[in-house]
Amino acid sequence: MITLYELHWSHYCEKIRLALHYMGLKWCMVGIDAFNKSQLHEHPLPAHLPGHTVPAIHDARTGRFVMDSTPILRYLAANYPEAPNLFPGDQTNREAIDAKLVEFDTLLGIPARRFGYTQVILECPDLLADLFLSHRGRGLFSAPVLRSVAGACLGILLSKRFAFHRSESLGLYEALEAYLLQLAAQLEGRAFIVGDMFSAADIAFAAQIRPLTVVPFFAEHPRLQGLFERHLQTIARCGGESHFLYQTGIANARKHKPPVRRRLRTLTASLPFQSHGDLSANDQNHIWTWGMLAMPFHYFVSLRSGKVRQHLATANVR
Ligand SMILES: N[C@@H](CCC(=O)N[C@@H](CS)C(=O)NCC(=O)O)C(=O)O
Repeated sequence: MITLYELHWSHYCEKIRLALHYMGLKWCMVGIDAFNKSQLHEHPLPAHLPGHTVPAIHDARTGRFVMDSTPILRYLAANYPEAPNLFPGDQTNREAIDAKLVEFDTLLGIPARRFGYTQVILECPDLLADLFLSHRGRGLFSAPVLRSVAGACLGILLSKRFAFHRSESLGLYEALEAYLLQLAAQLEGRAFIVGDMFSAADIAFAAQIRPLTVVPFFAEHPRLQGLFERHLQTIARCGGESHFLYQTGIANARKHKPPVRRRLRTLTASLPFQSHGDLSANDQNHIWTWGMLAMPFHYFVSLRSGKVRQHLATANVR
């Protein structure tokens, strides 16, 4: 039996759930405590990671513990050769799939997470209390005022961890848009991301684009609709969940208030994340540094600059 350690809403974890389902393996999941990650401490930290992250798996059959989503997919394919193949085809095809996994982890997974969380913060930050604290405090954090205070505190911590407030100055939205437009053009008329067979690359893409479904700048982009359809098809094919808690939370919030959109800008930027050989980049910053003192300002002011509440997109706002 394989145990998957996870945070359920994480798109890196969803990637592994979809792969396990696709492969038809026996597995169970253990939700970790995002603050102390106590469930992971008994396992060694891989040399290439600065701290424990999820997804991580423990395989009782082999006794192996693997952390980091792409190494997990490689492990599953190598150790369960009789299951549907995540890396099908010849050597060239397999290498191309592997390269796409590292590319998606780095160039799609990182900014998509930043934009997804940012959207939650801008539209319904209380949801963060539901995501991170539902198992703590005997339901105390679902009480109205505490939920809002906890949501704002978590939003500040997460902003420090992932530098959400830097997205606009780095031109990250435009950089990811350029990357996705190029990907959409490459995939035009093609059923699969690599070669002519379904693979781990399709699974990774479907999971890692999910946070962007709540970000109007991407979700309503006229030239990116094919990518979102691809996401839905793959999720359905691998028995994934159609909606996550943050998606329904945002959809409900939009019944009462218009979505938060961005003022469009014309600028050229490239994604500043780089993989390390066959390992993807990670973007976690230390939380408790002096920079934390500026975070309330960034959370309440910088993060909101260039954003507008508006029901429909216009020529200048999406
Ligand atoms: N490159 C890693 C990224 C994993 C990652 O960043 N996981 C997040 C959840 S989405 C995490 O565990 N964060 C813990 C933390 O920030 O301390 C992978 O592909 O698995």
